[in-house]
Amino acid sequence: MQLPNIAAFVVSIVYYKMRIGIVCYPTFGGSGVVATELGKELAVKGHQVHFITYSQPARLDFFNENLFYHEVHIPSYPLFQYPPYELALASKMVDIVRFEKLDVLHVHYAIPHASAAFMAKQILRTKGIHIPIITTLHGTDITLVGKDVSFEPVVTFSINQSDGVTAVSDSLRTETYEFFPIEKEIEVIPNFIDLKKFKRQKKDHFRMAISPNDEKLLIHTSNFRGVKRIQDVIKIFAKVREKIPSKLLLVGDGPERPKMEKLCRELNICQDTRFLGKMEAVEEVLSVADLFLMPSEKESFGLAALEAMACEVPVISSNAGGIPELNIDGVTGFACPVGDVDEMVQKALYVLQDDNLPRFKANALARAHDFNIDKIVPLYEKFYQRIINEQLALL
Ligand code: GMT
Repeated sequence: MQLPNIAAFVVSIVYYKMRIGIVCYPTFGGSGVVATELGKELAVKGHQVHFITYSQPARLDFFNENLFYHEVHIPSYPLFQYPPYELALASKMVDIVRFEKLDVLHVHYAIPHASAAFMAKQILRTKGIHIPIITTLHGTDITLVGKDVSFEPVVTFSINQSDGVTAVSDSLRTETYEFFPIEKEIEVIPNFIDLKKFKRQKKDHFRMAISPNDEKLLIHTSNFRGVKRIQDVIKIFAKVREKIPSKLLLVGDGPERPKMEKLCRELNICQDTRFLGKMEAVEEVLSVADLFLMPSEKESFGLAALEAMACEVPVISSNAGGIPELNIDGVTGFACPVGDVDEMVQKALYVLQDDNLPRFKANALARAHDFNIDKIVPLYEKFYQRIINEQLALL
């Protein structure tokens, strides 16, 4: 932000197109997906968006004249047992803010993006540039990794030093205040979905191939980490299958997969279970599903469940974290205590009854509309504008 005072005043009263830097993990994880979809939509709306990441974000797959991608290069050196990603990122932020004349930097996932942004901000200040920093908390940066004593002081400090902080659910906001001495106001801006992309498509051939005898189709998508409790997905499915002919689709990959494949063999359900691995167009496979399973130990929001709901798939989930803010118990599915497999089985059997399923599917879609991209992205634009104006007023 390098405006003379009079220009700053004009900008503060007139809505204008912003130059926005977005920092995120470029992987398939929820925070990277949200950040990338946000940047794409902001670019469509005419803002200039600069992604600063260590590789091309997985969903940054389309061309728009307002979208830019800057790769963070981390030089290797024999001395570095751990490559100094945070320093390379901070240096890149300094470079891009200066030369692209950014108005705001929005970092997704506190570790280490908020502290790298703090460092960049201090360096830029020595050059007379004042860049507002916005940090969005996504979940594990607070509920798992951030709480670790190895990170906590830096996480607390860098959140407090951010000019604006958002969290993706009320639950995450509450948990952040409970576990960290945060003085900043945290604004809740929930995750969102593009209903033009995520919608139920006609995929009869695929459905026929997977469930030739019209078996019910249960589905789970995740990064296959321990926190997702995929063992519960498999146990729920095994019990549902005893009562209703059904199949299970598992989308994604990660550290838990070998153990989960072993569990399927032990339960003798391999013939009805498919591990599909990572998929680009997850909405295609969601389009044939009847029920989504998300029994997570922790989940700040549950973006994967929202993607399912947008494709008219009801959800049986745990009631961890922010999930109940999305999956309304008894309406869009059910949210049960973490680890209560029997309860989840009972609820799954209820939802899958032919008399009930159409109602739950319609409710799931209706709920997804509350999180449509065109409702949520304007909240970010408003928030950016407010933080930019507040910072301008301090100059
Ligand atoms: O769920 C994960 O393990 C990935 C993680 C991430 O940081 O990418 O997801 C978190 O952020 C998503 C987007 O805001 C949320 O929808 C997920 O609920 C959240 N995961 C957890 O809190 C475990």
